Amino acid sequence: MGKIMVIAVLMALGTNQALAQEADPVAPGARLLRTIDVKNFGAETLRIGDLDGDGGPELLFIQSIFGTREITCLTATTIHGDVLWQSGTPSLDNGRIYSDLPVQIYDWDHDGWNEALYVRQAKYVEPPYDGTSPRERATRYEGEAQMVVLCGRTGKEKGAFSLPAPADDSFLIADLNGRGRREDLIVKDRYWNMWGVAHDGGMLWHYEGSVGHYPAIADVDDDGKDEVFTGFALLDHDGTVLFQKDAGNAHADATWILRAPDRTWRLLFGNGGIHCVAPDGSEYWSHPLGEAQHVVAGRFRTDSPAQLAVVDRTPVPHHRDEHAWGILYMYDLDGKELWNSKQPPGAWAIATTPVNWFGTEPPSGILVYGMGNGRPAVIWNGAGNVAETLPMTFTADRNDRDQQLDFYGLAADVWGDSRDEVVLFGSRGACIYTNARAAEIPTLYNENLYPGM
Ligand SMILES: [Ca+2]
Ligand SMILES: [Ca+2]
Ligand SMILES: [Ca+2]
Ligand SMILES: [Ca+2]
Repeated sequence: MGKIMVIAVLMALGTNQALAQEADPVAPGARLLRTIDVKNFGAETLRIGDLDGDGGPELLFIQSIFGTREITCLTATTIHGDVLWQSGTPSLDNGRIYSDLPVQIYDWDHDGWNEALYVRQAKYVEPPYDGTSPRERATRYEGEAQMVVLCGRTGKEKGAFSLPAPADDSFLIADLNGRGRREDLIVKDRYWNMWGVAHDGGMLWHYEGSVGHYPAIADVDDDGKDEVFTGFALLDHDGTVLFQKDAGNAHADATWILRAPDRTWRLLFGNGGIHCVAPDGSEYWSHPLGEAQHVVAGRFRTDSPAQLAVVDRTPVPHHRDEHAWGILYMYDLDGKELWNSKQPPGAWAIATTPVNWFGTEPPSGILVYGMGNGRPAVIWNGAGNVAETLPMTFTADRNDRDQQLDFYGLAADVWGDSRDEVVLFGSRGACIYTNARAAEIPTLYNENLYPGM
């Protein structure tokens, strides 16, 4: 008994020493947790979720053929980069991707274990493909698209079911039938069609219109079923058009739904400008911008209930080269501009993601990546300052050219401290940053020790 206690004390001392050494007060707050060797499976598309069933997240790298968006390989790794499984054939040629891809991690069959779902394309028959340029739809398909369900633990196929042939763009998991769980599907093609699909694969509805890149869903009429907001239109859960505006040839680049503190729903979308509308389609406010490419809502400041981070990608129309720049805006819920920041030359394709970086409570930060020319991702705070600079890191075998390639960013708590890490990923590398500062907790006053004697 005494010996065990001595060992325990020694172990505790050792742990404290290690902690003391690590807690360097002048060390930067952002700590590189891991540089992942993506070998030949690196990709500009990544999903994060628990695949092996232990509760902690894994990474899923998704490769595809650039022009056709056909998914060629899924690679599941731990957050340390150890490969759990691979489905398909990895290739250094298939990591570059221009669009989102139809892949999600979700407990599709509700057995307590996540699956990886992806769409296998129907055969594009006409027109003939030139082999290089983006191929976004066919005038004639053969067969149907397939939703493939892979076991999260092994990557083995558990099942598949048919989708409409063109429905091979990104998809969402929604509750369209009101069963209290999101287990139906919203599938779409690139810009023209969208379908509601029941969990059993049955077709619920088809919508033809400007569907945008990725709709937002929420139960905005409180009937337990999700509505679908494409930017130019809001659809009821059964596909009924609740409002629709003339899109012309345009599509919404960005959509977001949030509920304001007064319980009213705010539907945000970006196209030429940034628009905030109500579920009946009436406009709360809007601002004309060059190309509002991103809108994300969050509590980035504590002096108002919610704010919006908006990217104007091309304030000078069609200017997209190394001299072009975007502008990052911060608005409040009433559309009042709180600040804006013109980005450096070359930083026009920037993108934003909310990141719960600073603590377990608001304010959260805004992750911005896509700065161009190999520049680091950054985290902005709600006051309009860059709070963190996060360079993409690579394994030593990647050459200078590799290190200039595009990379993207996601935020997720993969390190279990209730704050988000930042995962940067591209075709030649991936890395994870965490906030190494102590997370603030309230004072634990009136503490008491009662060992039981
Ligand atoms: Ca896991
Ligand atoms: Ca499952
Ligand atoms: Ca509803
Ligand atoms: Ca964390």
